[in-house]
Amino acid sequence: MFRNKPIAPFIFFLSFCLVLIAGCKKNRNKAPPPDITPPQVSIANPATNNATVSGIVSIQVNALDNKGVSKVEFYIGNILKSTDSSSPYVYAWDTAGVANGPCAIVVIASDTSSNRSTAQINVNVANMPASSPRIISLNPQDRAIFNEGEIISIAANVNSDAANVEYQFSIDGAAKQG
Ligand SMILES: [Ca+2]
Repeated sequence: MFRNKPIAPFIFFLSFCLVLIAGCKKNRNKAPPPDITPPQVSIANPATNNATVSGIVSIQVNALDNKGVSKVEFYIGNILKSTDSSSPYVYAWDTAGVANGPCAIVVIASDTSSNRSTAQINVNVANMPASSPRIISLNPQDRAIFNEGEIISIAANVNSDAANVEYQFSIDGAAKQG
């Protein structure tokens, strides 16, 4: 009677447990190692160090990573100007925002594990000075005739690249308003 006890299912169950434990251990060993490899980053444009630039400059960055690039940050000087999270990594930089002279372009690429790599290139900003303001209309018109004692409204429209325009009216060479 005792020998007829169903020992086979017990052995099967034990084997199942062992396989399960072994499987768990195996899976634990399968956990990927942390990514400690930083991205590779380089500035494709401007390509030449100390290049002279003006106007809108397309800053183009090549960034690669063994796991994946999460973002590329663009710094002009020390100021973060743009962040691009997908390739191609590009920033259209308006150089009018900085003074003429040497300027550092710094890009920082981050991977999905927050490893970071930096690339830098120095450029020489040489923006042209803004064009002179242009008077596009003036009142009264040239050689207009007025009656004595009549009040004359003097007005001018000025077109200028600059944000602030100083102006001055003069009559017979004498400044009246500035
Ligand atoms: Ca990486």
